[in-house]
Amino acid sequence: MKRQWWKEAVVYQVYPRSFNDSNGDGIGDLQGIIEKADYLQELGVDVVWLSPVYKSPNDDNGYDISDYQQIMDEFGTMEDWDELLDALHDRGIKLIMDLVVNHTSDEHPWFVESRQSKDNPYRDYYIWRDPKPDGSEPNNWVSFFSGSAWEYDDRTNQYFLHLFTKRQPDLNWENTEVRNDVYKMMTWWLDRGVDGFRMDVINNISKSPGLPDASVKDPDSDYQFAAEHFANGPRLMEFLGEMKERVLKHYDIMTVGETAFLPIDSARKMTDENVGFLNMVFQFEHMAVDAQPGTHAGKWETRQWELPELKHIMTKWDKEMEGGGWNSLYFNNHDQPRQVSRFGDDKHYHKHSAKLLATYLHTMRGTPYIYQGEELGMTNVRFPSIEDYRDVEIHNMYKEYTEERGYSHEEVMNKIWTTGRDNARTPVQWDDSENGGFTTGTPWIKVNPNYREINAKQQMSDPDSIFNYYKQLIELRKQEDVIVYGSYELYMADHEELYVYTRSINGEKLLVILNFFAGEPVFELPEDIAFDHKTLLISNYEVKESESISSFTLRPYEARVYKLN
Ligand code: ISL
Ligand code: CA
Repeated sequence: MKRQWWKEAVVYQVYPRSFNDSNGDGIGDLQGIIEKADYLQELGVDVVWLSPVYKSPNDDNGYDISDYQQIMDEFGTMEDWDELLDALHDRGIKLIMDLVVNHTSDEHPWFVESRQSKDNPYRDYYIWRDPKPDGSEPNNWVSFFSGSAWEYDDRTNQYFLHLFTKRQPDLNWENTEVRNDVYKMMTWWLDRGVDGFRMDVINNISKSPGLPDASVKDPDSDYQFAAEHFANGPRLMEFLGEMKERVLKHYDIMTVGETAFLPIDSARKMTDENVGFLNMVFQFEHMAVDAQPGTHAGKWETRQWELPELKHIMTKWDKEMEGGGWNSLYFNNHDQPRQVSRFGDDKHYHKHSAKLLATYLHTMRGTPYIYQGEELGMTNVRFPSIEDYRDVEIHNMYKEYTEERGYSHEEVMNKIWTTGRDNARTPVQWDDSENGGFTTGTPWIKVNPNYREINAKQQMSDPDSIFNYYKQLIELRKQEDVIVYGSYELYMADHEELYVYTRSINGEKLLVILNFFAGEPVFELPEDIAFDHKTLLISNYEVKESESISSFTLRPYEARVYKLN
């Protein structure tokens, strides 16, 4: 396995709207990130992944781009961006940008042109189809954000495809000119100094020829989730191969694909370090351990997750990537609820469970991603009114579930509190002053009221804080090769509370013992793990160095990492 800087790195995701507001308009901005560059350096992260900052009407908070080569007014200017890049580079931190090229905003000049007439030169930049003879949509695909994936445009009496909101029309990657323009734009950013890309829904760019109907997964809906026709399309690898040849291979950068519903063998192929196209992908299988299987809408129908299933999924992905592929490690981002609320216990064991989850993500094989505020153990939020929410997905779903599916307000709010994306999008809690120090104005979305207890200022001065634990974990990764490159072996696969594994390289072994719940299970050292000396590298409770590990009882959410030799 080759050494690579992006395997050794820890990535920190900044969702700029909610990170830090420098000018009091209630919206996070580029100068706000610059103000916190020292904070990022203190934490010790190597790479910042910046969610979209391009010009956008913000139907989907910047994931609807109207100009790829301009900065959104609320966030600042291109000069601010250059300053941010320098501020990070001066501190040894790289910057990767979000590349959103499955779709644009409907305000992008390409789409403005495209919808003018059927013979407009930009018509084929998007995916237009005639209605069915009865006037209905060309096929039965559902949008990720509720309703049909097609929108009728009466200027030309055709429908256009949008897998996301109707203000996010899908680009037509079959068109060579679209691809050329995308590569040109990527080159422009790379020449400006950006260190790589996180590629938004990149596995959706190739669709099944003819755009056939999707199979029925949700009998209660007219529209069906069509992953089988866009998650692993026939030309996907070809397009990425072309992108690699034309753009990626000419730079020393890191690339990570966001690839929900991409089959594991395709993910392996895509990330092969010799003949693949991207360095790593975000797989989504583990994000479904608490969702009802089947439809995408299953994300709103949750179930109790089980540890053996999580172990099975994560181990499968590790094994598949062994010898040339690479994994990303994450439990949350701007689209997912907060990990300590979802997989830990944010009430009774806030600190211990946040540290437990961190220990896991930073000692598995792969590149760990920290989502802003995760390093403080920020939690989900429960706003009482739908008006307090901002996310277009939440609003569309609220409407569909109350108006079409017969759910009550209370039932739908419960779903939003559990799975809604705004859980992750409340402002970062910097201190215990008003609005958590995020803004001096009125924040674009309310701050989580627990900012008085959970905030960066308090945690930076508390040696036992979640923040300082993350610092230690990040530091350990720099000291111990085995954490980055060691092979992974799972023990006690069926144990319902304990997740135990080793990482090994060149006679060095790491033993990781994690109690994922509030019970107190007994750990018995597996017979084939032999050693002369053990050193405790990190733990989230006091542990006596002399304590034998041949058999002991774990405390709630206890995490220990030993080095054995
Ligand atoms: O969060 C989800 C819906 O609940 C995911 O299915 C998400 O839509 C999917 O992972 C794609 O996400 C990315 O593309 C979207 C954007 O809204 C997300 O924020 C982005 O991460 C469209 O650009
Ligand atoms: Ca601002």
